Amino acid sequence: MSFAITKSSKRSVYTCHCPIFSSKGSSVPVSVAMVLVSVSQSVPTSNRFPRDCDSIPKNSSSGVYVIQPAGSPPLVVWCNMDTKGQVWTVVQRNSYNTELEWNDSWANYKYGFGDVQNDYWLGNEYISLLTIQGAYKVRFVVQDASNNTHYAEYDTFSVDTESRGYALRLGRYTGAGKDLFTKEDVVHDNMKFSTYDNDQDLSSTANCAEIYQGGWWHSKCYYVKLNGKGKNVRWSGVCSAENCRSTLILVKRVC
Ligand SMILES: [Ca+2]
Repeated sequence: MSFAITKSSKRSVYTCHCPIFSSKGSSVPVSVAMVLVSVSQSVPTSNRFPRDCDSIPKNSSSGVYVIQPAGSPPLVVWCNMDTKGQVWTVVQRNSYNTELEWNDSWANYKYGFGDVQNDYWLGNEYISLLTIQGAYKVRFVVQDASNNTHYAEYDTFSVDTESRGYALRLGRYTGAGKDLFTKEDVVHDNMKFSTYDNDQDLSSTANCAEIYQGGWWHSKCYYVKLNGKGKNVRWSGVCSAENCRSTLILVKRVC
């Protein structure tokens, strides 16, 4: 299937009604929403874009860029310049009043969804390609109801391939509070990714992603869950239910 947009304008939303054929030959109508964004970045003469946000030109500002991890098609992402001048690749951004449902299928979590200028999930396939091409660290960030920022950082971070369930691999922890990803009885480290239609969690009786309405590295089920709509974003001991205001998952190459 292919299509072309002959007239476009920034921030317009286009809807494509595309027939999808099932194995029985019947078509099922689906709609695909696209948001066009403008990127002020020249196409490299090598036809390869920077492999991550660390590789964009020095002194760049935060914004939308095209990157291309090894083995990946070009990806539109948000590159985040922090207060120390370090550039991070944003693989997840969520806010309390998000327009996204977050209770998405395996296929949608695989290839990503959302709008890089607002809330989005980059996609497990692309997070995996990004983080297995080198050594990366990660910073999980949440903002509570009082606009206090809490974070957990791990000095290594990767997401396995799909054949290994997009499992989460974390290194050593630094942060202000408890290490809730690797040390507690409900761990997230080394868990496979679960969605409502692909239950890979550790609970034999519950489908964690379905119950809590968001794909995540569930075990039985979670202490931290940043993929969810409104009250389904939680960080134990920091914010829960109605008072997690926004989240980020940031990735940075370490060598
Ligand atoms: Ca289960």
